[in-house]
Amino acid sequence: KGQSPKKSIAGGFSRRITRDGRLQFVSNENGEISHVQSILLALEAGCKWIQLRVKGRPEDEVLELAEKAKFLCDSFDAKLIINDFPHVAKSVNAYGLHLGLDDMPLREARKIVGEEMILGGTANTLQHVIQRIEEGADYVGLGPYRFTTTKQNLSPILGLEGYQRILHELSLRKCYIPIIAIGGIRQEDIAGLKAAGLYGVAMSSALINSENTKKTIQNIQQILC
Ligand code: 3NM
Repeated sequence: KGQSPKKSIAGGFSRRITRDGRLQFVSNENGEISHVQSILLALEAGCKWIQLRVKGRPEDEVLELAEKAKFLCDSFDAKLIINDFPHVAKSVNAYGLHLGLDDMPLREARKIVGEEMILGGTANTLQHVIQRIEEGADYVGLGPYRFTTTKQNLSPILGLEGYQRILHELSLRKCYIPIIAIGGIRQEDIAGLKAAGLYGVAMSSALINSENTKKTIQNIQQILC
């Protein structure tokens, strides 16, 4: 209590989290679609920030997917964030690296990926967010908003009230960092999340399963950007 984290980021905007980063697509796979296909779908629909999130595969397979994802993102002038694998992010010269709560500390990852790369970290609580700021994160992925089957071992659900409470506590402490809401988010949630003060959202299943991914992404970008 009373501990005030270093205010490393002025005005709520960190380095290079551009406006088009308010909507992040998180790659996914199911019986019908592969990670790379899901990324192509999001890119063709106009999404400019793509996170490659591959679970349960060895690093060399993730590297192969990352190379394909990087090629696609470059073709669409979009930014690629790699989840979980600092060496893969470095190797494909990704725009960013995102690490979960059980991964290595961001400071350690920074040593691997260098100064230029964007670093994002997962958070579920106020303390996690403060820790991420202190670790030097460029943005925080805060979730889950609601239940989702996309992520295993889901942290406690925050709901809109959870976000409002955490954002309020952060502003009292004068802690600023772009916060991206994640977890079970649907198009109809976006306006409320923006009004609550979230910087942006990261979405997966609702975009893949949309009957018109392009229209959904355009609607979301119109509200957020
Ligand atoms: N992280 P969907 S929830 C990757 O709570 C991820 O930290 C979460 O996919 C967290 O939009 C989540 O399909 C899944 O729920 C996001």
